[in-house]
Amino acid sequence: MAGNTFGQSLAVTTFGESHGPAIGCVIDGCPPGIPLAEDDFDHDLARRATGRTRHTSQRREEDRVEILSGVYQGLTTGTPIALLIRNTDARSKDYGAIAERFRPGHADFTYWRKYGHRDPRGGGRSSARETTVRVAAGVIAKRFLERQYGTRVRACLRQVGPIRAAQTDWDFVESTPLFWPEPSSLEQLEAFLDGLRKSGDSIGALVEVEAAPVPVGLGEPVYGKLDAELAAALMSINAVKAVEIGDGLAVVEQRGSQHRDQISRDGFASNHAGGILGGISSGQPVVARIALKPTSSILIPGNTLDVHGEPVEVVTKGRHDPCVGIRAIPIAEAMMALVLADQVLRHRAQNADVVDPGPVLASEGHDKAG
Ligand code: EPS
Repeated sequence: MAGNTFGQSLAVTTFGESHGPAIGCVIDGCPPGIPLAEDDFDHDLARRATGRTRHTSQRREEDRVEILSGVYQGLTTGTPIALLIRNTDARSKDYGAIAERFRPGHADFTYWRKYGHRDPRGGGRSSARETTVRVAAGVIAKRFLERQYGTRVRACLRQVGPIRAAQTDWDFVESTPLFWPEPSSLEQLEAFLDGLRKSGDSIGALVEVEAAPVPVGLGEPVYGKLDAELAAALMSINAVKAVEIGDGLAVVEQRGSQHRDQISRDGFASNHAGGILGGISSGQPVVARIALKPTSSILIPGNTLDVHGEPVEVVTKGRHDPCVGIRAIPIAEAMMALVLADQVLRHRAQNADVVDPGPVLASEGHDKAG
């Protein structure tokens, strides 16, 4: 495989470039009987879209999904679902000046050295445009999880540069296009982003994503651990440089007596583990965070080489995101939903006949996968 497919029982293959005629995906293994219409994709695609706020790229894509297969009379049929989104607002002339020079910190260099031939328009295949169809595939995974277990997958921006939200007001998150969870610091964040945009620079961000309720039992020892697959899926999002599960890097300073989530009949007393023990979901919310780098397409001149090896200066003009973390919220949700849905189907395949030893927590009811 050449790296464009992920998932085992629910496998998603994406294709397309930022400035090609279209992008799309094929979702294979989706259970039959799930209601699905083209409009169902609109909400999440709009949450991810460029041009919703002055703080993101101003490219204006329609992001209209066409369902080419796998749905009949409004229900999935169990056959491959092919989705297509046509690119309608590519402006390739923006890339004329940098087509032959490598943006420092960009995949320009590695694609060129690996393949020897590349589509430089809009970053080609390395563009965040590809994440559009992941979000579309995620809509189906979210719907499956919601119908099976009432699972809701949601994400928010946790930190942008030096500004960190200490509180989480989930109702507030969706009320602004910045997906910021803390009303009291939103103004400070807006001012920071305005200053950043004027300076022509970019900034990194931390995104938090969680799923709940998640049934006990998802994940396979040892190489199919739920956290391992989540980390791989989240790391595959453009610009992600680190993934944390549960307390993540903070475990370095913790003691076992602090980190363990003590258990009583009433449930777990805390969730330092992020809902995963031994690579298998515990029934607690699954919690992850991703760190996204400041993007390399900036207006501040930098030193580089061109494809002929000549030293040159590079400046990236055009319509770029000063903070890609903002638009990563629905992408992180989609990747988590796809990993969980895939693990549900794999769990069923192996363990459908397991005799359930029964719930041990008072809160447990029908929350075991199966
Ligand atoms: C992107 C660069 C910009 C963004 C694009 C991601 O593309 P362009 O230079 O063609 O305007 O607009 O994001 C999208 C189009 C999208 O839908 O997410 C990049 O280099 O990754």
